[in-house]
Amino acid sequence: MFRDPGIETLGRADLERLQLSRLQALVARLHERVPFYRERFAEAGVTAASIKSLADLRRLPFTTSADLRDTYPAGLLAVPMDEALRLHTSSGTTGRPKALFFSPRDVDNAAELCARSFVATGLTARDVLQNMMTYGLFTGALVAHYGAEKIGCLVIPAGPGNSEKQLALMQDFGTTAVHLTPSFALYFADFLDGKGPEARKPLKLRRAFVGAEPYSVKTRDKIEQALGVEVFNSYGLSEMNGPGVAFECEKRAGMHLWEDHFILEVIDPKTEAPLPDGESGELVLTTLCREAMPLVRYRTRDITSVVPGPCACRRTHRRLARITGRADDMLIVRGVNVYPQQIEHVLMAIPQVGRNYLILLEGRDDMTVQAELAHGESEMNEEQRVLLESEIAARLRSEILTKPKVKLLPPASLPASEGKAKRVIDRRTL
Ligand code: DLL
Repeated sequence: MFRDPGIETLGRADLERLQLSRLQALVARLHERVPFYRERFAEAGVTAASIKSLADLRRLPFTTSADLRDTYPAGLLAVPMDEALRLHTSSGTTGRPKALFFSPRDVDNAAELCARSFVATGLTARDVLQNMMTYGLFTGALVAHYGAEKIGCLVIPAGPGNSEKQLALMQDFGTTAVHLTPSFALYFADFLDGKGPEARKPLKLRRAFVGAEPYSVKTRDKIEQALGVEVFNSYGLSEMNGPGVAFECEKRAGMHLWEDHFILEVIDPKTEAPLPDGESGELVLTTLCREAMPLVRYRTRDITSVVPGPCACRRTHRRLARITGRADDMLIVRGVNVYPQQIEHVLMAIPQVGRNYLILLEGRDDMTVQAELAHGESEMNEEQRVLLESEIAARLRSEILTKPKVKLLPPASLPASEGKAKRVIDRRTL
């Protein structure tokens, strides 16, 4: 069952003392058990004894996703294979997947952090959680499932897709909370719209835990309005257990990163210099409690910042700002750096635009943004559509500094996504 809530309000000095002792133990264990790290530590000239303060973390080498792929399948395992209890793989978009092993304690800790996160949003044993993430190798569903069970919620392992069935489950079992990706949330919202207001009436939904991919504030607002819920941002990655790494509390003012389990750094991705609170850079995480596959200074590629100052909820664990994208997601179009998130932000602020869009890069360097019209806008005539397309193109131009072509499509004409959406298709022949 859910334990030790006192850890969330532990004073900063105690929290840092705990981090330091866990870090020292980690370096000693990796040195003893994982040849990959033994070599890396030797190259960097560090031993467990050289970690005297948290600032010494910076003397340790980074670990990258390429390291995980190069050592696939089990090169970073720190326990004998027969002590591993569970395997997940990451939904790598390119190349070999990453294999992530969990010891019995890792499985329990991962669930514990999810339980802690859910409780921080106000979830209790009386809630009914419909888990609409994909069950399987992806951490998103299983880890959260066990987390909610720890609290004593009734958990419905619905998985994604099949909106009719989802709605029936919600109506029949009084679902109060859902856990899903923003792209499926938008899709499901569209489905509900199509059903009319009667379908919503019997619903008891109050909370949606939304994560596993970046989404803008505007998208969050659309989800809240369409589902009649409060959305809580949920951040995690398979390399660090999956969901439950950082989560918004009931104040919804940034995501508390559970610092008794992870050390966070935000660095300039190019110079690797540490950045002060409030400045955006790449998130780097070190696991403090993982047994089967601990990682040191893992380059997440996720772009975020630390929210300065304390949270009104009194938890002492620092908060991450909304992830604005991945360092890998950055597109260079006609020499300009563009993040898909910037495009989403503009599109979702336009009421006539629906909830699905696609960025196409073709030819030498041509960008077309395809966006579905909102329900109710399908009657728009040709002239109005062309006018709106050019207005959107102009708004995009001022956000991303290059002018794409904009093509508005009828509702539900782009491929729907249940898990993580593919928003960019790059067929350039540069
Ligand atoms: O997506 C774990 C997860 C499941 C988190 C369910 C939250 C909810 P991976 O498949 O390994 O694991 O993908 C991790 O997804 O590095 C981010 O780029 C992105 N991501 C996850 N949560 C968020 C979020 C899971 N709230 C990668 N906002 C991460 C933005 C997110 N991006």
